Amino acid sequence: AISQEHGVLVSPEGVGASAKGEPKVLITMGSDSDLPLMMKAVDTLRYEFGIPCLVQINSVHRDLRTVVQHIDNLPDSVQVVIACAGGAAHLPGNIADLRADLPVIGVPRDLGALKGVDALLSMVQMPEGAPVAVMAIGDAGAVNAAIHAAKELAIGEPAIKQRLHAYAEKRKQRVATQNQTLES
Ligand code: RP5
Repeated sequence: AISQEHGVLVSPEGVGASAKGEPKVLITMGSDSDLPLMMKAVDTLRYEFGIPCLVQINSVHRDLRTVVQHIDNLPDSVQVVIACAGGAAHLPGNIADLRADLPVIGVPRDLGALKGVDALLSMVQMPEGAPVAVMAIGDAGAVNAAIHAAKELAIGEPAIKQRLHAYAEKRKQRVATQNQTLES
């Protein structure tokens, strides 16, 4: 569902059927091998909250100069960044420094000998001044990053706030259904 254009990955319609418009969130990652994980964030933003996002590969250890160029030139509509990486995961911290004006949410990928603990620690141990809001390693982290981004955007957008309430309601309903199943 994603096509490549000038080194920048975007969904075919730009943003997805339920989320047309200027991208509000940048979802970025160190490699396209991170994409299956980050599609969980793309889909959560798109289908649960109707929030358009821009998806971009940015490798700080293969092509740092392009990362700086991409991050310096994000569309003005982007208000939150979600950044995923595995291993010695510098990408979210680098973006937090490059963009003093944007909150950065980090998603550590479960990868390699240390299974994401290395990525988690390199994101969470940012020195003072360049904060990264770090989520859990792996799938839960990717989905939670999208929810957290939606919560940040909801501060100025009642429509997103409503969708957050609807999402919470669905989660409650799940517990009710589980209890009904036990009782029957
Ligand atoms: C990181 O290195 C990427 O974010 C990815 O998680 C990891 C491995 O990348 P590939 O070798 O699969 O391209 O920069």
